Amino acid sequence: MEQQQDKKKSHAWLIFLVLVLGMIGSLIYMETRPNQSSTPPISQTTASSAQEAQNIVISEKNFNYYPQTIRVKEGQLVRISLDSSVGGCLRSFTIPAFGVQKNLATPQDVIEFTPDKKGTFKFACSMNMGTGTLIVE
Ligand SMILES: [Cu+2]
Repeated sequence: MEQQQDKKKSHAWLIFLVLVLGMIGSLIYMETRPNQSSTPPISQTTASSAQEAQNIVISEKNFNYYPQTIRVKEGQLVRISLDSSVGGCLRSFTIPAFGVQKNLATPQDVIEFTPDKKGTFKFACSMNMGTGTLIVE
């Protein structure tokens, strides 16, 4: 009887040990695993509740900007980027009416400005070869 109880006791200890080792093991696994939740996907928009940015991605079609017309809202931050289809001097982007001029070397580069007047304006490459229309409403 006593021997059987001892056997039971040691069995319980073994199960306990396995459980503890398993917990430690999974803790180490979770610690060393790259934390995926801390790195948001690149496509995610970073819009704050205070002021939502108007994100615009422009492509190139027929050696010119596409879309040809961009519509934005007055007084709200505009963020423009050029995707990988845009090449050459078209990557040098200007909106003269808003004093915007920047070479967007990569698709990750952005131009940010807040339109402070309504109307129809021109955007163009710095050499004025590619052009388009910016409508501020
Ligand atoms: Cu050009």
